[in-house]
Amino acid sequence: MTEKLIVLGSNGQIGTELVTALRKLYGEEHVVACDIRRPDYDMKNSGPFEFVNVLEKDTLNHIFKKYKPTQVYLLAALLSATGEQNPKLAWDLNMNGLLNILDLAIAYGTSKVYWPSSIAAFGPNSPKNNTPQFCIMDPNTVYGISKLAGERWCEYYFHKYGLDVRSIRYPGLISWKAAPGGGTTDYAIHIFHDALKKGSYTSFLNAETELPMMYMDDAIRGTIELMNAEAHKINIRSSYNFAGVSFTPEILAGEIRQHLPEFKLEYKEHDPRQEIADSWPKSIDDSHATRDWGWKPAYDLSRMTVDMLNNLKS
Ligand code: AKB
Repeated sequence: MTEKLIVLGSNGQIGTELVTALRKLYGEEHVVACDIRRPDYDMKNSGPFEFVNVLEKDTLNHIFKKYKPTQVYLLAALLSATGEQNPKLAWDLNMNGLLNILDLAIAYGTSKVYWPSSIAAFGPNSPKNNTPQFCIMDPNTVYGISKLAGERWCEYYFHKYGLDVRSIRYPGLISWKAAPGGGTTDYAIHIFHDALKKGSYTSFLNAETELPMMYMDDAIRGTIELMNAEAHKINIRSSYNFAGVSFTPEILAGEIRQHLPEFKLEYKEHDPRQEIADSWPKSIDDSHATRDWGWKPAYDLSRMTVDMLNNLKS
């Protein structure tokens, strides 16, 4: 059967790179990019694009009817920091967007659905180091609450309706192609831009804030590997822990100084994102992903830093 893929939220930080990777794999015309915003020139000219708001059921219905997707990737969401500025909108978009897609996937016989969760689904009482797949989860941001609830819905649709829905708990994702979308981990992208442009950066997280992070190339590869794994290997239908590399702003600055020795890092006095970061894990145990579908990251801190600096320079 010919695959037809729909990516909702295609213009964001993940979507931009996922659409490119999926188009290489499945053919440009088989991957439909969808977003509420106009796409950039490259994405528009490399395959089909549709304006879609995941809260508009009629538009979604029309898109499912038109393309009859075999796979759907739902990336449209409000992240942790922007979610706190507009909690009701974050809940509506993150929750009802997901439920709309799960229902349509069943109605139109979509074979597989991908939906990302996040380390934000953990909370202040979750173990901080090597956070296990199964533990106390008491998120205290609306984004985290929507991710934890979304995980439960995904598992529910799998058991109740047999929907093949797969998910990963993304850590902070570091990339250079598209801007990050209002998260707590965004400092780890801004720091590279400012290091090259200004030679200095003021971090909104403090020096010792260790968080799980991952280079986008690993995240895209892992997402596609999960989606292409045989269904019987996917033992977790809520969302998989997924780890790359953990570091603090100070450690990242030290790595950047290997290439830009004059780089200066300063710290903001107070920022609301600090509290969010303090409620999240420092590092993640992703042994279930390794065991079930062979997950292994390829980028450590030094390889990621070299790649970020080289790409941003050019
Ligand atoms: C955020 O910071 O909100 C996101 C995430 C970890 O899910 N990058």
